[in-house]
Amino acid sequence: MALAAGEAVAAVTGGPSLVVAVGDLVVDLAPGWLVRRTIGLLGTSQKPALLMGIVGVTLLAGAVLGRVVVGGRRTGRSAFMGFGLVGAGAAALSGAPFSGLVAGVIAAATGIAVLEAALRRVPGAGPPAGDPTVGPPAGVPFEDPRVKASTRRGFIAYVVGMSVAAGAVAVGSRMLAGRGSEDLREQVVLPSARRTAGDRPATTTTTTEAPWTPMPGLSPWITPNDDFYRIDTALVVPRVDPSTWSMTIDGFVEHELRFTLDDLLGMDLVDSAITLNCVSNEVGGDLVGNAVWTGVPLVDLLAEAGLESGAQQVMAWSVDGFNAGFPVATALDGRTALVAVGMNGEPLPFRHGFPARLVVAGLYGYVSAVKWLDRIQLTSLDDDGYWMPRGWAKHGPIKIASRIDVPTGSRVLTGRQPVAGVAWAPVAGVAGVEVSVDGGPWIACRILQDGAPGRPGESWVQWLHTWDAEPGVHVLRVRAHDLDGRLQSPGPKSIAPDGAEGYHIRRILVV
Ligand SMILES: Nc1nc2c(c(=O)[nH]1)N[C@H]1C(S)=C(S)[C@@H](COP(=O)(O)O)O[C@H]1N2
Ligand SMILES: [Mo]
Repeated sequence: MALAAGEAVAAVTGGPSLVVAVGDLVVDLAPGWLVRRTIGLLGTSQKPALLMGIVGVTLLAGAVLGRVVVGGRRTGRSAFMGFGLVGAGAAALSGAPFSGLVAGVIAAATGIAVLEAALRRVPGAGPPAGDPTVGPPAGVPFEDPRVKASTRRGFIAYVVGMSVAAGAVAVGSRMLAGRGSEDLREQVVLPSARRTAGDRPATTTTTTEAPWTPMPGLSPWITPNDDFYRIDTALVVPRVDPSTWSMTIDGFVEHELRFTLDDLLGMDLVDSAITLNCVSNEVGGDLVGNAVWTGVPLVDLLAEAGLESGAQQVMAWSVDGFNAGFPVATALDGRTALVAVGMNGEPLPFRHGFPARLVVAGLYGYVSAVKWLDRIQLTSLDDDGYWMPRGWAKHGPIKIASRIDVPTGSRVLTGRQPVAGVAWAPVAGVAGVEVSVDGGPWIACRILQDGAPGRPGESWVQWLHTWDAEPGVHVLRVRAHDLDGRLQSPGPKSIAPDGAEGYHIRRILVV
């Protein structure tokens, strides 16, 4: 009931959930190696797992407390006050000291009241038998006038009723807290007048002679928003109100600037397909996607702010305190870097940073792609982003990589069939993809890049090889090289500290 009361207060005040606040604290305090290990262990389901773990540990502590207080020597009040304090403290650290305090106090008071009411219903409870000052003599059933009516059945009914009520209040509160947030996003309409990023018109780079037939299992060139991977430290997706949101540009700038969402939507917006890649993507993994982003070129905003000589790093901050930085020189080297407000023709989904985020071609997300953008600060190179003290590299250029999507399973039928996938090498662009069967020669594949807006090198390509599969077990390998003449690294190298290396290998049984 105490946990549920905390959720109810959060829903009413719009403040943080105490459970989530404690979870955020755990995430931020967790050592880098632990975060990496649990990401590997649980994938992105680590967030619900953490929150359920916090609820589970709290309930367990409650059960232990129940055993302790039923003897009558302790009241349990201080335990609940401590519980409220931890929640309120965590909420204060996540930036909501007042609503957190209210939630903590009400949660603790609820817990104390419910516990004391429960104790009055414990049949035969009271001071421990044998205590001459208050209790009955040993062996004589204790009779407290208040508990006369209590029976085992009455106690169980109370406990079950309270548990059901707690569940209902908690679920109802979470639903109430999430209400109407879809409307926030529906207020936003992307202007239709947009131009294409890049000096080159959108082109189709292809060595495909025959029409390219999309095959089941091959990643589409544009990743639909609903299928786009999500990685961030936020336990609950921030739901920013676009009507009150604004972002600032400050630090080593001549003019500090502030932009509302309408300001950004009224600027010269560009569309650009850019492949976004997580540094935690394993060889062959799916923490990578390609989308058409709509946004304001970062260079335009930096030019308006005017860079001072100390400005060496673009350090971006999110509304929830995450930050990531990359060199100013990278932002100005001609690649596409956007303060994006749209993704595949829609306002950004909440999960992907609504109302505005950064997307920088050729940089891993952890050094650049700050979602729920709050502030762009121009700093020296000495300032570090969120992941550096946790063991990740200061600089995060995306590595050349390729992935086999087809065949989808590990067993195929004998005969001619497609082997296909995606490859990326931003910002230079993929020049070629090769496949090798059973360690044999590298065979050039056909590559296809769609004619979407943007600089071609900043997006991945699809590739296709036609394989004449003979019965037996075979090993397929893929590698790519870029237009600067660099070959994908054979590795193997793990994801930390600056991204995995190695060729994606698939063992296939041909029957
Ligand atoms: N606010 C915020 N932005 C963030 C992160 C984060 O933890 N918080 N993670 C970054 C990382 S590590 C990656 S890979 C990308 C992922 O973006 P996506 O979830 O839209 O795919 O977001 C980046 N932006
Ligand atoms: Mo990432």
